[in-house]
Amino acid sequence: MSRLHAVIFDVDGTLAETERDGHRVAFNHAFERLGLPDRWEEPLYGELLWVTGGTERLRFYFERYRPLLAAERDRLVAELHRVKNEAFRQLIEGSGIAPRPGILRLFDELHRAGITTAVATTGSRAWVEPLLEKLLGRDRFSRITLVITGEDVARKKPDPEAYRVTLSKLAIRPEQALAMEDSQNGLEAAKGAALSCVITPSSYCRNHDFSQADFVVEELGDPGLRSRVLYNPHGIEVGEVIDTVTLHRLHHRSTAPARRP
Ligand code: XBP
Ligand code: MG
Repeated sequence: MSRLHAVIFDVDGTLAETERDGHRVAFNHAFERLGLPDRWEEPLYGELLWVTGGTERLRFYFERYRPLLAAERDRLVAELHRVKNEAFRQLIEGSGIAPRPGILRLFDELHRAGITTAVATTGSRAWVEPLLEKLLGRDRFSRITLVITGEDVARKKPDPEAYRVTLSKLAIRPEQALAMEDSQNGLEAAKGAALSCVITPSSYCRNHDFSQADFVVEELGDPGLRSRVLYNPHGIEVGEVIDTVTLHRLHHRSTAPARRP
């Protein structure tokens, strides 16, 4: 039985609710800055979120809703995404994007327990690192061992490459780690890398298919803020909050060899 060496965190939707009032607002700012009439309202953005990666999402949008000549589209996508990421960086600085309940507590607990923390996201490094520092604070951010972003992979989630690259760079096997995700794409990527996966559904992803998850809970919770367990296929015992004890129990159960019939 392998020990739990590392917990690998997704960013958008997992560490914080960054999509509806963050990235979506930044994309609309970019459309406006470039004098374009397009705006991504909340329902449409929820559909577009199935395409991971900002440039891929823009390209899908134009192909589906506003066909352009390929050269013009690609030039526009690149410029829009540059402006969007700059707008998102500024939004991070000024906004009230806060970590989801239990994130700061769990990072501190993992550090005290000597468990490595890493990040695997399809987002752009240009904003990922400022966001991590803003959300977690300088000390917790400095304790993250590895940050894998969209630039470090050829194929974004739901492809498992981001998790495979993370495991490889940490020099650990999948059974020595857990993934923390918020979406079906993220779950598929984690399971594709043979990782056990905890889901805290983000607001856009509550109706996603999490049947392959090892544990689904509304929030990680904090003292006095008990979280509702939504799916517990390994039947682990759960306290008031999701803590390192819970993660150790889940890791033990989810990596145990299948019981012989
Ligand atoms: C979420 C994404 C990202 C963001 C936008 O990534 O799919 O594309 O929506 O960021 P994750 P970029 O859940 O893996 O953190 O525009 O930088 O891609
Ligand atoms: Mg996510």
